Amino acid sequence: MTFDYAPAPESRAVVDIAPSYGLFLDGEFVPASDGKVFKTVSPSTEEVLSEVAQASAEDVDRAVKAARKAFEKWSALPGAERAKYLFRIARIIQERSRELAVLESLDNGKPIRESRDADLPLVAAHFFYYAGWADKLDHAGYGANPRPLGVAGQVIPWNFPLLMLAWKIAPALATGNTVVLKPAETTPLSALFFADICRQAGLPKGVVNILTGDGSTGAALVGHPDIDKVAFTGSTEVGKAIARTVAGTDKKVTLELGGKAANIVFDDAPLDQAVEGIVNGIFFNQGQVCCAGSRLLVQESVAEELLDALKRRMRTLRVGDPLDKNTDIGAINSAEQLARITALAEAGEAEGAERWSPSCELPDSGYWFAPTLFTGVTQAHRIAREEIFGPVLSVLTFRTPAEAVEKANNTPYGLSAGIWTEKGSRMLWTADRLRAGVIWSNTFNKFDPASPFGGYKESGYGREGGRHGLEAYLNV
Ligand code: TAP
Repeated sequence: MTFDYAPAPESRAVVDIAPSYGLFLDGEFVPASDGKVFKTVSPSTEEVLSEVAQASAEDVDRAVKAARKAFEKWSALPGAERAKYLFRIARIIQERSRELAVLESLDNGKPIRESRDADLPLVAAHFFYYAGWADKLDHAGYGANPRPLGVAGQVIPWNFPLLMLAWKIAPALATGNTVVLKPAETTPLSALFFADICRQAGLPKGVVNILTGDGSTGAALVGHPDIDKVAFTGSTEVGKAIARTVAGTDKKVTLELGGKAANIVFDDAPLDQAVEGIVNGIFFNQGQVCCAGSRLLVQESVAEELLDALKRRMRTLRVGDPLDKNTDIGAINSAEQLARITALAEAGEAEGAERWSPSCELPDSGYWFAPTLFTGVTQAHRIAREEIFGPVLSVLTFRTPAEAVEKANNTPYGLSAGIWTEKGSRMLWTADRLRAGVIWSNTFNKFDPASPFGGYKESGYGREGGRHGLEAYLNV
């Protein structure tokens, strides 16, 4: 897919944004039961993009009832029929991906090059992939005639608004479940656009319901007695609260939580390639990625050479307007997230690590954070232990492969890791010992709908993507 985007402001006109949106409930856009609304702003300009309905507990109840009613017919459809709807949705996403990419960049702040070349193609691919499974569930290795669970309550974050929606909705629908999904408060627009795509695809009403709102809407949804499945992606803190809410119920749960990935560079690694992988690992989506390579572990003998090359590369990164196709680093998603990143970076300095950023001019309005590197980091520092979720890289060194593995595993998280080496044996030896759900070698942040994704330890449980992703939505 190639689109030639004009730089802002022309590309803003690619998509129509209504001044206000309702909840998508039982196939219709409706106001919240108590009439409450909230504003969604563009993080790069602080301009109000639209006013969106804030779903109440009563709206959650109505949506769950609609999804329950729709479940009867939807789950009884032959898989091949469900597949037709999913293929249709996937094709419409492709057709409308230019609008969606601009909308995503406006509401989230991510560079258009990323929403256009990464998010949107992956979103469509996810729907195509699970459409292909819908009529083959008997052959998925879960026994004959596996049954859907029922109504899924799904809560997603703001870092990949549409992609997280795809990861949740595509496998749920393919397996015959119906859905009530709550997007994050700061990024509701692409989910509402998706609701319109469901209508365009003729999806039966009630099969997908989108409830915009804040954490209270999410809490009402996961605590609703008549949902059968909870799927959550977000912070470990909220994930733990959700696990407590559903404990002792018969709800099935998958949690995709935080991460603090080690990106390990051995002395025999192709260093130029590693620099690109490090930059991609930590600056993709402004580092607001659960699997971001936020801890660089570099072998001592090549540390100086690698850091020199990395700084040279960082000087070329362009920070600014997300709608400019030359931008590498866009805006931070919200003032709250910017405050969190700022506080953790200040803690890094206060604890004695050395801070470096290339000189770059940041726009006057909006939420911005320059790409940042910390050296002299120890394992005790907060910036080595806590998820920053921003464009901040903490560099640690090691001498032996065993030390690299020990440091990499010294975290409560276990979502992803990277290994850079030319030796296949070293790659396999290291991968075998890392406690991480996803391990990339000589690359980073590669995603494929056929590949399962999920964590060890406090990064959550359950897998999304691939054949494994079906299991989360089936009685097997
Ligand atoms: P969370 O608070 O976990 O938000 C994720 C989703 O859960 C949002 O839709 C949120 O709603 C909703 N939510 C909040 N409280 C809830 C509750 N009690 N019950 C049910 N749902 C609830 O994450 P955040 O505030 O956006 O970000 C905080 C930190 O989480 C970040 O700094 C980052 O470290 C981490 N994070 C991780 C990930 C991934 S992919 N692992 C993604 C995002 C953030 P609202 O946001 O609309 O209020």
